[in-house]
Amino acid sequence: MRIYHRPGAGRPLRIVWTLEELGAPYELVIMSPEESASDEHRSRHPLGRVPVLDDGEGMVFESSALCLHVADLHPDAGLIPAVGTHDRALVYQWAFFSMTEIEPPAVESRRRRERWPELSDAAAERVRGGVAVIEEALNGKEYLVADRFTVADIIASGVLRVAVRVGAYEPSGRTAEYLSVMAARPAMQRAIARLG
Ligand SMILES: N[C@@H](CCC(=O)N[C@@H](CS)C(=O)NCC(=O)O)C(=O)O
Repeated sequence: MRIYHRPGAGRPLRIVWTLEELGAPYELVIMSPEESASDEHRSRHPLGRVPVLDDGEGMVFESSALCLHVADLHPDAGLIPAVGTHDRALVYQWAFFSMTEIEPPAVESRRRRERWPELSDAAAERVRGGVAVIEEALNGKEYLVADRFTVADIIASGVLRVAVRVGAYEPSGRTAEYLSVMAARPAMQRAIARLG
């Protein structure tokens, strides 16, 4: 397993954290800005983005796809419920929900902030709507799926971290608590240390 990362990028944390939770060996390639803009990197990711995973058979991109894939490679680690179960469907649900309903408006709210503050506020409102859904799902529960830590928590909390980082929302209440519990996981700490 080889992960391609660029300093300052927030999304590679998800896959490195997943690998650390699994205790799976991996190599981390930290590219310079020039390397990440090169044709060589575009041959890994057509838009030149990170993270990219080389799983030994080829390249895979899209951070949540990487997390789901490596969790599948270690079914006994318990990070992902069995294929075809309701809990597995819930993992997909939270992965897609976070990646489509929260991350894009969070990034949009950051991009529009200076020149189009009203559009930025509208995007931040959409982020808050998505976060409220996660808050509600966590009401009285520690984790999103099956009362245990799964890759859904890695993806959802990873997206929430990006939303906080770009200033799209201020964590409070249950999501603030959830983010601190996730951040305190030793595997997450190791991932942060590896990424620098
Ligand atoms: N949806 C993609 C987004 C990837 C992405 O935008 N990554 C950022 C770093 S966190 C990037 O490479 N940005 C460089 C660029 O946009 O050129 C994923 O989740 O992997």
